[in-house]
Amino acid sequence: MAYGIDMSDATQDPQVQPADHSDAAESTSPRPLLGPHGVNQAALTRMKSIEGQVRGIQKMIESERYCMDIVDQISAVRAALAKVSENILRRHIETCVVDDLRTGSEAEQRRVVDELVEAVSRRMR
Ligand SMILES: [Cu+2]
Repeated sequence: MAYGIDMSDATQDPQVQPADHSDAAESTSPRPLLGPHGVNQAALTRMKSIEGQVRGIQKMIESERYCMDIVDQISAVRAALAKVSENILRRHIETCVVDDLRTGSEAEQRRVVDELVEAVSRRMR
């Protein structure tokens, strides 16, 4: 059931707006709590679906289903979570990162690149 969900991503999201950081340039925090984009509906929909999958796994455990079937369902949830991460990361790069590289200060540009490099290298360890 993990594979029937809508695969649309942020590139089709009409709510994605370019950022305007003109009044936030002097902020000392790395990023305002609210990003430059609207609610990520695709990610939200996926997380709700994953929530249903997790509840299904709980029921499988309660009803003592075959262990390997449970393990397979856990793998499906992991794959679904990875897909949500990818969606959020893509959207972040397309909006926050592009905006910071275009209009951010040198320090903001460095920060956003460092953050991405750190995220990628974490996955390579
Ligand atoms: Cu972002």
